[in-house]
Amino acid sequence: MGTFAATVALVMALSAVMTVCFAHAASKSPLQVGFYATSCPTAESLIHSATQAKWNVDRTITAGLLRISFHDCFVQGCDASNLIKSTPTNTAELDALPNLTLHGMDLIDTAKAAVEEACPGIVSCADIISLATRDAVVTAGGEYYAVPTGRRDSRVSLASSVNLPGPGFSVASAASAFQGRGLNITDMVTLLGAHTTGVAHCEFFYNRLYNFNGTGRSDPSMAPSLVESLKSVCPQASTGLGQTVALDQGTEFSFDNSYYKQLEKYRGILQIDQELTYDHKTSRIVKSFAGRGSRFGTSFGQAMVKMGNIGVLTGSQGEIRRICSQIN
Ligand code: HEM
Ligand SMILES: *[C@@H]1O[C@H](CO)[C@@H](O)[C@H](O)[C@H]1NC(C)=O
Ligand SMILES: *[C@@H]1O[C@H](CO)[C@@H](O)[C@H](O)[C@H]1NC(C)=O
Ligand SMILES: CC(=O)N[C@H]1CO[C@H](CO)[C@@H](O)[C@@H]1O
Repeated sequence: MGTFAATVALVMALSAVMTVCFAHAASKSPLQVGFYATSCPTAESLIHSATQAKWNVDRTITAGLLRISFHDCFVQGCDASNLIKSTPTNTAELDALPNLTLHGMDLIDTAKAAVEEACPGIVSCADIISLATRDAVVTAGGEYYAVPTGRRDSRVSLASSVNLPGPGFSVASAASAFQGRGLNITDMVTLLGAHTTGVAHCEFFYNRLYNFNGTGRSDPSMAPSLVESLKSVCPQASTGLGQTVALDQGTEFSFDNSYYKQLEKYRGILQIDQELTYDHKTSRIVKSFAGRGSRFGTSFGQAMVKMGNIGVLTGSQGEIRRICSQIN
């Protein structure tokens, strides 16, 4: 079989597997707001307090949690599978390349310890991720949204299942990765608004500065002043993950629509970010989120709830992990 035919076959097999594995986010949710109202009435407030306390000393927690949520939900569904540490007999998701820079798990552990003390064995790690992420978004200035709960935790985590879109993906191929999880292109542009906070390591946008698409030049779609300032943070000779820069060059720590405003000024950091202003399907959405009367705040919460439905375990599926980093 030729390389092309092999690739086509592989892609088809992967999409078939994805269709079977992922309960589509759009279909009716088995989750409900206030799932712990009687079984653990203090759960949401304990998680909120832990998140607030963490944010007071470390404002990067919002970004850490958002990225944990994304990686959790996109790999095998929102089941906290990406919190599990590898064992001698299993290489877990955390040991797959894209995880390298995940952070914020310490807060999940703190919040888990608090809810375990109040109500042992009731609240899942997957729900703690979703609730703490919402709380951190609100603390950073984002709009409140109610988080449906009732997820259970997986008993499986495999590095080999990690298949996330990359920063150099075209809008079309990223959109198809989202489509495979039941999220449409509007949801994708909205969720990428999470890049209004947090950082990227030089490695992920280096080619845009020095050798865009094999041209030996910088990406013509990046503002020249930004190219210059990023070059000084990420010198050509550097190797490895290197330094970091803010994904939102406007307001790094506040959860607002500044990311889209920066894209309109050709100041997006990752290629996928800036491409949103070039694709005709997405440029309209960027413009409206960047503009006056932006509905980004409300739309983001709705899109997070939709993402939070991907492939959830409920009822007697999976387990309620006692410690988030290991299977019971
Ligand atoms: C096409 C989809 C996406 C791609 C290709 C992508 C890619 C990336 C890359 C390469 C980084 C830099 C990581 C590093 O240097 O450590 C990053 C950071 C981040 N991503 Fe995304 N991302 C995508 C979608 C999302 C979504 C849907 C969310 C959340 C809803 C999200 C939230 C974040 C956050 C908050 C950070 C900053 C993390 C930190 O500061 O620790 N991303 N993303
Ligand atoms: C995407 O999904 C959202 C929410 O489920 C819906 O409101 C919107 O109309 C959809 N957009 C497209 C382009 O299908
Ligand atoms: C990259 O280069 C190829 C041809 O060398 C071209 O077809 C493609 O459109 C370029 N991509 C971008 C994003 O400029
Ligand atoms: C946060 C975390 O646990 N990261 C792990 C990701 O995978 C590498 C190995 O590829 C581990 O060394 C990291 O500890």
